Amino acid sequence: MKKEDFKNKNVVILGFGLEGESTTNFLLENGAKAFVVDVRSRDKFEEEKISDFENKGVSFMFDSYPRTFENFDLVVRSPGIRLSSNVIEKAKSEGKEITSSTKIFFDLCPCKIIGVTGTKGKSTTATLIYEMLKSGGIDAYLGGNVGKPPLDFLNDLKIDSKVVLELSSFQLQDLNKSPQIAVFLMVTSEHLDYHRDINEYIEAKRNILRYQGPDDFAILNKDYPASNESDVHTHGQLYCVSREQQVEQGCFVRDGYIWLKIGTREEQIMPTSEVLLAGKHNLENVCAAILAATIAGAHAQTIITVLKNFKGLEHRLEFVGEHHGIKFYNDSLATIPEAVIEGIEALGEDVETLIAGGYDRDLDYRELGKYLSDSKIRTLILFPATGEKIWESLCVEVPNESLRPKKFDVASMKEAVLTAYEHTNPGKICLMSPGAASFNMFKNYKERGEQFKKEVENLSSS
Ligand code: UMA
Repeated sequence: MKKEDFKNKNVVILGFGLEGESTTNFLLENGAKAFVVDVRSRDKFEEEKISDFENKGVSFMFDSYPRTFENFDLVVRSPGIRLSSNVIEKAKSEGKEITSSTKIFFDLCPCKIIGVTGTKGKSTTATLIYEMLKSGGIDAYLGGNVGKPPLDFLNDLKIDSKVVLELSSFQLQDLNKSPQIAVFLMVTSEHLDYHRDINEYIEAKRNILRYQGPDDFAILNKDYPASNESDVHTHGQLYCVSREQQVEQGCFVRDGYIWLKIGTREEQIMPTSEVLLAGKHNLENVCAAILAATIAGAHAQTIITVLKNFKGLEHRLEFVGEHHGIKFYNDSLATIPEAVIEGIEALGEDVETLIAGGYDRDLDYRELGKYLSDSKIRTLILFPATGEKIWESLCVEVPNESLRPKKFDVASMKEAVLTAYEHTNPGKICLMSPGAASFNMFKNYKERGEQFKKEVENLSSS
């Protein structure tokens, strides 16, 4: 669709979250009549925002969906609304065109798009690519699932700008265009409550490659079967990344160095030890970012500088500082027990102290208890209420009290950090990875992470 096509159209926007609001602004700007629907009630939204939009001519419907879509020309779906939901089925059965803000953006974007998808690591990889381009003086933009709907910056784009988009399966599922550079990271099962099955999820993700042409580039992670090239259909030029094996064309780790091979030229980029981003698994993301940024025009020197300085995303295995030889990491985004295990695995055997626990959502902590019982963690600092569940699961695995790690129940972040400081050996790591939501003690995961960082910083004056 072109911008002119929206003029005077009656458009219904399903879902008034980040994307719904961004789409509404876009439609107003382009002369469409916007009708917004959301299953939540009006009092769940900022009244000022709603009345502002109403003053601009937008109509709202809360609490339910329209019975019919016959008065609308176009339906815009938010990513949180499933394609197979009744409301979408209804609109389809009435012959309505269903689109999304991502689809509209792909139609109208005047410049090259670098799309990144995968089960894990897509925010980190997309952000790295963006930093590599931006630091090299390229007019780059970052948007998509990272939390920035790209229609917000559509008007700023020029033909030689570069847009890096993190794309979730929810956004990819009905996409009928693929980005010029597509990065397909590791894929395992996730979101099976949203997709019908794992195949639907993987098929959605593959849309990132499906519509590529011979001038486009596909970057695949060779270390995972679902993103392995033998399974993938693309007309784009194929490159691979791997942290386990040399690849024919692409970026890989060999003998402690990152290598880039494009055409017949093999170039040594940097030793892996100089990459600041923690976690072995992140080397796959680093390789993918190097490759995508190189293809998009970034120079090796800029890329190396970014990798030496990029600490990672805030609250995700974020290196906070070193005090008395103890390294402190903030993983406040880890709100499920599986994420705690991933965090410890990523940082390796030096993790000696774990700060965990939080709001009880009835998650199962048995696996985590089992994992901890067999790990190098010697000090466990626990918040209520799930801290107790983690401890109980560990005790089941280690009946002999003298073999258990030391355990401290704490009631504040200050107490947690001071205890960690006292009971961690120099040269070791203290990881704050709660494996639970934060609501019983903090406003949200951000506040929890901020408090951890502040208390670690305060150690320098204690
Ligand atoms: N709603 C309905 N009916 C439904 C579902 C939702 O009316 O059946 C309404 C909700 O009441 C709410 C609104 O829709 O008011 C929310 O819409 P949304 O869930 O699509 O979320 P947005 O705020 O528009 O944010 C979306 C992405 N959300 C989802 O995919 C669920 C954000 O990713 C993304 O950052 C943002 O667009 C910008 O592109 C979040 C996410 O959780 C971070 N993504 C998943 C993930 O990363 O695992 C895929």
